[in-house]
Amino acid sequence: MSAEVLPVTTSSTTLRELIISNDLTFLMEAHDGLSAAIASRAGFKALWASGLSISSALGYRDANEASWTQVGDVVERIVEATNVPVLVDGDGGFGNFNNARIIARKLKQRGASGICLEDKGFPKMNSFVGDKQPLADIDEFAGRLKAVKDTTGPDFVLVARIEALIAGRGLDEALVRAHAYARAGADAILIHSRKGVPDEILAFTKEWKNKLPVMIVPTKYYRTPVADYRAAGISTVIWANHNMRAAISAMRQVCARIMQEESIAGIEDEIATLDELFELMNYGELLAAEEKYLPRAENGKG
Ligand code: SPV
Ligand code: MG
Repeated sequence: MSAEVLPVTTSSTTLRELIISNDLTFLMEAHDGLSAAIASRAGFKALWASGLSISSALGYRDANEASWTQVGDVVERIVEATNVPVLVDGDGGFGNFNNARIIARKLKQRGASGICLEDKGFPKMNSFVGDKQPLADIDEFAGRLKAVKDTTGPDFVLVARIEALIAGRGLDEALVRAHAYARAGADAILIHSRKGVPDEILAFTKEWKNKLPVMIVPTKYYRTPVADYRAAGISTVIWANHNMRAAISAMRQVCARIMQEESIAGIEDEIATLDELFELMNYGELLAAEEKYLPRAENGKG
């Protein structure tokens, strides 16, 4: 593993500007302050606070087992660990319009730049698990979107996520839903698919004609080159769970090695150094602050 420490990425570009810009935008998954710091230093201009990854890091399943306040606490750590905008995966909003607007308001207060709501009920199930993916009624979900928009105002980005293709309901239903959610005040549409090729996503973008910017999550159709998304006029690609999955591989490997070797000597050169960690978490700032604020006797210089 590389010991290189990357510079901090700061961004004054808002999430809205990124989503409406003509450039393809990439959102990298973060599930805690550390993964957020790493992603923003790698150069990502915005982050995806993934429900799947946050749940997994907390030891929960992505089925609304983690409470909305637990997710909010993690989001606060993600926001504070970075200088780039954060789009939060708000699942279905944890209930009806009222739950959704309360959560959106709290996320905004905690520094998030937007929320993505999916048209499923509570509790939801991860889109790739099982074959039962009941969809929310269109009007009821539109009410959730309207309530969020009315509560959070124009700056906070509201993404409406359509699960019609995940539920096997087809392109026509996906388009009907997209139009309804646009009328309800969504700023962008996230169209999700569980297929290994992007055919149904590209069929959607062809018909939708960018009435609102389109976001995608190519977790299953990962082989598709991003040039295809640029050609289709897609606004934003979300790499939705790859920090969390990378952490699983790395931790598994290191646990197996230490178990087997009964020693940490063999893996020392393969894992991040403590200095790297201290730099990522900006311990230098704390040492400088001690110089400035602690009485001399207490900072060891008395
Ligand atoms: C997430 O990252 O939590 C998502 C994407 O919502 S997915 O896992 O594909 O549903
Ligand atoms: Mg999710």
